[in-house]
Amino acid sequence: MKPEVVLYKSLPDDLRARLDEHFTVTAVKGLTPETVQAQAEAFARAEGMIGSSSPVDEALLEKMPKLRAASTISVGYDNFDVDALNRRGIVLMHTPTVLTETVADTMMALVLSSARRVVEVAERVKAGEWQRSIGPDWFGVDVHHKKMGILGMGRIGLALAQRAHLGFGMPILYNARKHHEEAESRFNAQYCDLDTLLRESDFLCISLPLTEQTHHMIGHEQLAKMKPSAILINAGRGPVVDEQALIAALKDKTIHAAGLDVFEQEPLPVDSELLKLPNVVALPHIGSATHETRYGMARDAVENLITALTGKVEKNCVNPQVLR
Ligand code: 8YV
Repeated sequence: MKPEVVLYKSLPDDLRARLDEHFTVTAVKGLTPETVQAQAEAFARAEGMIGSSSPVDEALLEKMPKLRAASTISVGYDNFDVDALNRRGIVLMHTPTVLTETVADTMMALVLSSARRVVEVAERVKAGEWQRSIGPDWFGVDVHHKKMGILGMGRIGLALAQRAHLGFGMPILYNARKHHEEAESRFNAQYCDLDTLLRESDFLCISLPLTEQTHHMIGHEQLAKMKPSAILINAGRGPVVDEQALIAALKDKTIHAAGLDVFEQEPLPVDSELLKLPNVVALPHIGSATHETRYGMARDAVENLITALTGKVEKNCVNPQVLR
């Protein structure tokens, strides 16, 4: 008998076939009260689950007493109650490596588009406003050789430092829980405290996971320390930045602009003040959203689930302590 699993995100056909080779699969459209209720028996029998972007909490886990492994098609796992998984001995797998370069590309796109006002001026061209050679009201600010501050030096921060330093000649400052030797030796990144990072960065690029410690890490007080010419980039998780404080800072020109791929609420409500501000580039959480990378994430997540339920876990595990 193959182990039973719940699939709550659609997969490319070949990956779905790979999952079917190993498991009896029940596919549902997301983890909603309705889908859980409609497939209650399948949830009750499932030893594994695979998908992304839905909350997995104590209440859901109570409906899944046989669950042994959860595999998320993402690097971030803030939507999981990891303590609850740990208490039940459920292993959580994620996809930390495959999306690194793509997310760093997205961050660089936000840096360039917010500094050079790419989206705004392209819209002006489409609106027929390009009638004569452009003047200073269409100008942006330089990116190359400006100081890049990176908050959170993980894999993505490192890939961003590589682009910024080697490609754009930018000096790199960073703040993280600990020193990152590779960032320092390869990209001459300078470690500093958060206040120094805020005060000195021309671009403050946030690449942090969402945890209790990082929630609203950037608020009124921190924004007030930034340069009026500074640009804030967030492609980690929205709630790391206090969005109301950011809106105020952008309105009163405490900072110059923001490039955002993540928000406190996603999808971003259409009436968000952020969408009314010309100095904001807002993207629909496209960090990892290329065909190649989303395929790679799904492939890794499928393999992670197979390993967690039928093999020996050696990587991509969030809570390896439950394996002991
Ligand atoms: C995914 C992400 O877009 O991996 C992550 O943590 O934020 C994104 O790459 C998202 O989780 C949807 O799959």
